[in-house]
Amino acid sequence: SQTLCLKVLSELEKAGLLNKTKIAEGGRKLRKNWSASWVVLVGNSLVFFKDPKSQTPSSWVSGVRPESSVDLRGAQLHWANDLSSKKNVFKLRTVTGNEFLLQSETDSLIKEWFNTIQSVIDRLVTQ
Ligand code: I3S
Repeated sequence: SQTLCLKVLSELEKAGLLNKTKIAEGGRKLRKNWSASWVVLVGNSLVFFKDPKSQTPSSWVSGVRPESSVDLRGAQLHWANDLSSKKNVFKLRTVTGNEFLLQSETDSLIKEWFNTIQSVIDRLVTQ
């Protein structure tokens, strides 16, 4: 609806393409499976969509739905270059024990993402 659309726009902090892999679900370790993901930071959530470039016209409609979404309240963010051979990797851990690695080849871009997500996490502590 138009109201929802305006709410999303007003709470939009950041959006862009990052490499992503989930490495734990509810504290249980998962096998890495890196893929490009369209990441949207809106309100208290980090929302993941399939990389639009990887989509065919027939999957455009299904691509509108997020693949998954992360509640940032109580989440923890750490640089994690020890957890991957890739550069510029950080780990996001949710209160529910889900862990994601996010990565970009571009140093400035990954620093911006780290700082913006951290500022949302910090803001939620005092809210
Ligand atoms: O931490 P790991 O196990 O070295 O992660 C690598 C593997 O997940 C590998 O997949 P398989 O071993 O399942 O085929 C991935 O292709 C690599 O990308 C993973 O390592 P990096 O260092 O890229 O996070």
